[in-house]
Amino acid sequence: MQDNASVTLIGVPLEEGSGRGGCSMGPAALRIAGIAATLTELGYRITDRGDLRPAPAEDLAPMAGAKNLQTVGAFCRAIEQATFEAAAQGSVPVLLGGDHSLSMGSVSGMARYARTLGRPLFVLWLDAHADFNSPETSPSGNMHGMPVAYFCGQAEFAPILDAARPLVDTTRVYQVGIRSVDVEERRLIAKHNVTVFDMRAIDEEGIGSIVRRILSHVENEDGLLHVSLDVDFLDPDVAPGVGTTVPGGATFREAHLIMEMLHDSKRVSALDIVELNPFLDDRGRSARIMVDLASSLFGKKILDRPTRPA
Ligand code: 6HN
Ligand code: MN
Ligand code: MN
Ligand code: MN
Repeated sequence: MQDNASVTLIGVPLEEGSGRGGCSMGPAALRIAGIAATLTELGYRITDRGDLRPAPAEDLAPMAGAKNLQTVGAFCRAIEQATFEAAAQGSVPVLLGGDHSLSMGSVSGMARYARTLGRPLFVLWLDAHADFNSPETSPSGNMHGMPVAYFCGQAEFAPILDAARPLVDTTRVYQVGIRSVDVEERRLIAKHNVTVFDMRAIDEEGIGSIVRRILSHVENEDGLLHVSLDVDFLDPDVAPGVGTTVPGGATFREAHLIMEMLHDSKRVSALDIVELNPFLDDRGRSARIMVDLASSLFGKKILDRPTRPA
């Protein structure tokens, strides 16, 4: 994003995609942890749209493989519209989640916006999970495991969004930090050429080199970049406030370095902060870390000088 741009906070108190309670308190926890004040201090104009609270979409017939489809579907529609509107007004949408099914809406909204510019949308998926299930492949039926397949047009649902909506090309999705993939997902992400930098890749290559490679692809196509940050991307020792912890996650500094490099790139057009479950958190620690990471993404620096002195 540009320095001194405007940011639109969109609260998404959604937990019905996750199969357990708690994520609906995520937006409140992120606000209490100071998301607005922190970004204001960095010089952004903040608009807080409050929390979306759509009525369930009764036109969607319940589906066995997609739990709470009417609730998740209604949120997805409202999020798609709110995200598109914020971006079209020249603002950077920041989705305060809420479980990861919200990205079905936010990424679709950004795909619509990117199309108005005639530019491609890239997605950086920071997560322990690939979230590439469909109602047919999901072992849980929880829709937070399906958003990537959905916005790439690879998950069949009842008509939540227009079937003719702009989709994200699977080759423009970069998944980083992955360490828990279901059997069918493994096959699908290979079949569709999703680029995965799993934890082993981070350990072997280093996160700095990986982020540079991803950004060079975005720059080569003059793309917009949507960043989707799942709390479980981080190691559970760093951020325990999430329902789907997987050991062996990213460190505090690996996560901050990604954010710092993303800020320098000026390519980030939208951010999802998802899966924060304050009920499982340790005295607000994970909420504060997510706000810290957002502040690095929006330009907070350790010192007011180049990182590597000449
Ligand atoms: N998330 N792959 C598992 C499932 O139920 O589909 C876990 C999904 C986790 C989703 O962390 O956003
Ligand atoms: Mn996820
Ligand atoms: Mn996850
Ligand atoms: Mn590591």
